[in-house]
Amino acid sequence: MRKELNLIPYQREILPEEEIATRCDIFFRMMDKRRSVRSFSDKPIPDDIINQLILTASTAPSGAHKQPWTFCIVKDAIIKEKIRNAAEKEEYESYHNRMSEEWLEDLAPLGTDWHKEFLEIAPALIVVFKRSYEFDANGNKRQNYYVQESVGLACGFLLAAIHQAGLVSLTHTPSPMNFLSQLLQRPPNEKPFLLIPVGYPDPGTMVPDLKRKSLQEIAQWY
Ligand code: IYR
Repeated sequence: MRKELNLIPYQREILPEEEIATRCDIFFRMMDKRRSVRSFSDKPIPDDIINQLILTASTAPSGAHKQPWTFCIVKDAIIKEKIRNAAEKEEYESYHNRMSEEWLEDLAPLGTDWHKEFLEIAPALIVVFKRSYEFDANGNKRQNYYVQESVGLACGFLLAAIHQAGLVSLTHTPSPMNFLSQLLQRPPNEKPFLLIPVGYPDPGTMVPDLKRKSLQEIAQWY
């Protein structure tokens, strides 16, 4: 026989349509101000705030509700320095020998290069790991599902939470980034997914003048 489902009422107020429209507009205009920032102030952010941001990230949906993510928060100056050095080593190699001409051309408007001083300056680095499996109480492997999608969603929620708090972040993917597993001594079921410096923008921060695609370009109605 099928096991009884453990259900609870879905408790959320249904809003009038005008209120829905207003909220959509306010949220869009707030989110549309989000930018990837590469120059951080070294002003610290309280641990409680980082914990709250991570709790929000972990409200994301995930395959079979496995929540296949670990968020490592790095504030320690020595570990940040090690991460910067390892990232710059890989990035130097990428910019000089691994990335195609086309790729470098596509990146040119962003003004990026192999230097990653923000990895030491930002008050915290959130290193997100994806967990492809778990160990159960008997030490047997238990599969996670849609890990890439799930962790991507959690990172999206995290970036939105950081932005709405008035803080800034960068989705950084030094490649390859297995050095993060070693430096942070992560277990074999975890692989690095994203490196997200978080903090306040450096005063006078400039960002590239990028335009977002229009609705016509991104939406197709049927
Ligand atoms: N990881 C490199 C290169 C880079 C790649 C992409 I795709 C970007 O959108 C930005 C940068 C770096 O961080 O510089």
